[in-house]
Amino acid sequence: MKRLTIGCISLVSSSMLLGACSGRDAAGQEEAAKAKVAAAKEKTAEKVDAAKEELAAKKEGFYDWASEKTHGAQCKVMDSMIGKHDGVFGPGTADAPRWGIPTSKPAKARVRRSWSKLDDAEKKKIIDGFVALKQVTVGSGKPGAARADYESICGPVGQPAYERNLYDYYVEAHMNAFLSMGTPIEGHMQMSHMGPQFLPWHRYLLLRIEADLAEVTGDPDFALPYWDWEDCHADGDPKSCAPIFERAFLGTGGSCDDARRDVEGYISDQGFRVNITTQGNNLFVPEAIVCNQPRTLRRQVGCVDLVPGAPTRADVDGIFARQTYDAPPYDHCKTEEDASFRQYLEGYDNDSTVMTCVAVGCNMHSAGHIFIGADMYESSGSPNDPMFFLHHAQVDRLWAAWQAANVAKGGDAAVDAGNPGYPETHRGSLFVWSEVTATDLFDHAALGYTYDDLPAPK
Ligand SMILES: [Cu+2]
Repeated sequence: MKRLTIGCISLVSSSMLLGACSGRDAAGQEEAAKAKVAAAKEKTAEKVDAAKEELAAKKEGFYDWASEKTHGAQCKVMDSMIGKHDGVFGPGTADAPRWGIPTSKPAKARVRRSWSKLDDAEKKKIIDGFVALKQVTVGSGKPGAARADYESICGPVGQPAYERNLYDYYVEAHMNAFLSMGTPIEGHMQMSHMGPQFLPWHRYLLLRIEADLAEVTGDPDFALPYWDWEDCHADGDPKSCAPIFERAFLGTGGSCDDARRDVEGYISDQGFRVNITTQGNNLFVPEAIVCNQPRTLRRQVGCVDLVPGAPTRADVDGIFARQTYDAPPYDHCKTEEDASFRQYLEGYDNDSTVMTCVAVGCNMHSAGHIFIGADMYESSGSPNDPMFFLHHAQVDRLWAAWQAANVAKGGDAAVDAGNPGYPETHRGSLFVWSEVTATDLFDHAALGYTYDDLPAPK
């Protein structure tokens, strides 16, 4: 973009110079006219070059987003960045162990409860579970180690290997979903974000890690907790969300100061480290992956002005005003969030003209990611923060609540386990886990879990 600006300035000054010269020579009017035409031609050529350069820059993925002003234009920029390479290999795309939907329900349904309703021992057990997953490395010989024998992204993107483990499997699966968005290996019909499969894909990811956690904690009834966003508003200080970011358990909310954003407290003290990250919020660029530079988890809770806090009760109540699961064209930009439940819950807003909000969304699910900040805000690597799983359990809970409300209404609302308007085109296999289809995930109770409490329409 800078080069373009310099080009324009030099063009303007040379035509001014031409004008001044022609004024001094009265007999040279014809010359001046010719020069004017030449200058106009030159200007047109410059404009064509500039447009070409702009297009090339978009194709390269280094476009200056901030210079784009409107929602539609920004959407085009986003679209031009998706699906720019052949996709990267990662967990589940090669010989990684497959799983599938459990063939029979567990004896007792797992009950997912709100984090803030757990007692101290239960909270510690969950943190210990996340830490333990990191220790289930390929060579550890621990139960579940075989599932950590996945094909890491790090090799294909030219990064050093790290010790693969059952926690980072999920970080990699999620990273791969972003990196492969719209590429041949993650076609548009099975995109795990910005489309209808957003909810089923994350429901399956939670189901898997929940079973892994049940194994490492030795508790067959282990259930993931959820982060009830309302807890952040309960104490009147939505910016800090003290009920969640406790030093004694999930750790602190970091700091708005980049130098002090390391999470302090129990989780870090237990040795929880991040192994695979992205440089900046570079969603679709394999070159942005950084491997094997272990570091402490980072947060910057409440530091981004675009998101004043976690979503509110009113935001949550808004799900019940959406009658249809998803609406054409089933994307993140042109789909209308006033009609599409999925679009609304994922967090996009068609009226937004702020590039960040057009790109990643600033409401609901997306607001939660931005609100926690740092690792949670680095969208593709966001499962690096265990808060990811609590946050997505909340998103999943709201999906379950919306489904239950639709089933209660009966009639057309109750079709597809309360998912009216789920498009026929997006019912197939999930990205990475091709053995599972989106429709397999519709009925959460059939998957063996439930929630302690579901919001209902007033
Ligand atoms: Cu995600």
